[in-house]
Amino acid sequence: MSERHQIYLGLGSNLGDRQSNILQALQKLRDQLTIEAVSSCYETEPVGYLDQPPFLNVVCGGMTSLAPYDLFLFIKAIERKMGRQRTQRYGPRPIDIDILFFDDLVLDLPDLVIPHPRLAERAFLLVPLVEIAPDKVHPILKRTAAELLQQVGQEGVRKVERGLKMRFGRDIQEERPLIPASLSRVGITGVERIIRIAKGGKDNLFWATIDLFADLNPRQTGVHMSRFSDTLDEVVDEIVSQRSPNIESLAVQLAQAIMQSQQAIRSEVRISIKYPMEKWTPVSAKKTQELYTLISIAVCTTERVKRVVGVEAEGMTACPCAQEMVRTYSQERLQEEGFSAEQASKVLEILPIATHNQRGKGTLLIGAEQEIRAEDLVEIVEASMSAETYDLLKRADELFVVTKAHDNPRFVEDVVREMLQRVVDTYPDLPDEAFVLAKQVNFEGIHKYNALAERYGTLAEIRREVLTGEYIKKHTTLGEWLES
Ligand code: PH2
Ligand code: MG
Ligand code: MG
Repeated sequence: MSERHQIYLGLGSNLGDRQSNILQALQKLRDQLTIEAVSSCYETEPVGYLDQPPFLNVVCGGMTSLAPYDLFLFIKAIERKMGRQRTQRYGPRPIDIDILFFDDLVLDLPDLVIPHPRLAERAFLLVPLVEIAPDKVHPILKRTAAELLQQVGQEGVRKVERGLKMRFGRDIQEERPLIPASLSRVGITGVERIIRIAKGGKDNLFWATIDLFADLNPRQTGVHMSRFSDTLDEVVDEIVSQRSPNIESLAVQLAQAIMQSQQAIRSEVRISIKYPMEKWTPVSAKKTQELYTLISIAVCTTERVKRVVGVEAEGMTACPCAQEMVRTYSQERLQEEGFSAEQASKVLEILPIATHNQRGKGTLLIGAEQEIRAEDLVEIVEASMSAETYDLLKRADELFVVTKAHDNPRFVEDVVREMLQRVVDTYPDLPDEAFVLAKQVNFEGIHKYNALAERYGTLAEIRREVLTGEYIKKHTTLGEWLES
């Protein structure tokens, strides 16, 4: 991230709807500023040129990555967009935004002087400034804002009760709730962003759906929802600028940033994207693009970060049970027609046996510090079903997929167990503490309901069963693993 600067701005308006001018200006400033504090609104006697309407003045403090002169140009553009004309100096205006401080910078350019050159004389700036930053030291005068205000006094400056402050200043979120219960997760879900992921050595843009959560302590009413999106923007921007990210690191960075911005003791981020992979159809070798869902979860506590990577992939299954019934029935029918038992068995060994089949969706999640390739997970999920499916299928491919599925009949349970076996075989180097979740949902072809099977646990639990057959009753859940 580029360097962040602490800035204070004075806002004034004495034309039009002054309050909404100030609100609108604050809103526009948020494009480049993280506004951290806004003073109450003050009605002030005009200073300098006296024959003009009274002003409303506000001071805000915040952070920006802009350089001083870029901030100045950004502010001038806002003033212009909000209808500010070039009129007389100190005259009436719908909005005036002045840079009061920029870190402890001292700058003297023909059109930009920092700190604000008349700050020390102006009660209409000092009163609101003291409200939000009484101890801010003037880098030239070496006095705090509060000390400077003492020298000028508060004359001509009157707080507007129930004014802007009511609308945005009072931080209800920080107040104590009536019922002092802490909350496990509070956040925003379904945040959509285009993110940049490095894939195969080059950058790719992905449409991501992101859920973000923090815990909430019993003394605080609410989380800072808008800060959630500030944080998201910041971290997404940072990652985009690094140009070498993956969604796991994005999730981790977001979770860490939420810890900071929310003063949380736990944060959680879930990201999912649609991920294209180039495939070739199995017989005609046509190139096709297949889409998979890539998932990442990061949970951050004050002690550690845990992360999970996973995929969702579709495929098809053929039902072994129905196939067995059809086989028995066919054997009987052939014998009724005069074939011997041996001949009938031989025929049934050659012919594909009908059964009902369905699309299924497999999910495989791995929790580990080691890098896990999404492509490998997709392969495991697809190989665990009766057959993979394709968007594009020529007739020869269709025959291949259908016969493959009927040669590999599988229940949902079989699919999950296949995934477990393949995970154990594919990742002999993953530590015992790694986490695995394998799940299969079949959209049944002959029922109106879906069938589901799932297994979760640490790799230790799963390895032991798969390799020894010993029944391990402890199945560590995703939740337990993320918290451990
Ligand atoms: N701004 C000026 C000139 N005079 N007087 C008040 N009370 N408030 C202002 O913001 C103000 C002013 C020039 O920017
Ligand atoms: Mg001014
Ligand atoms: Mg100005």
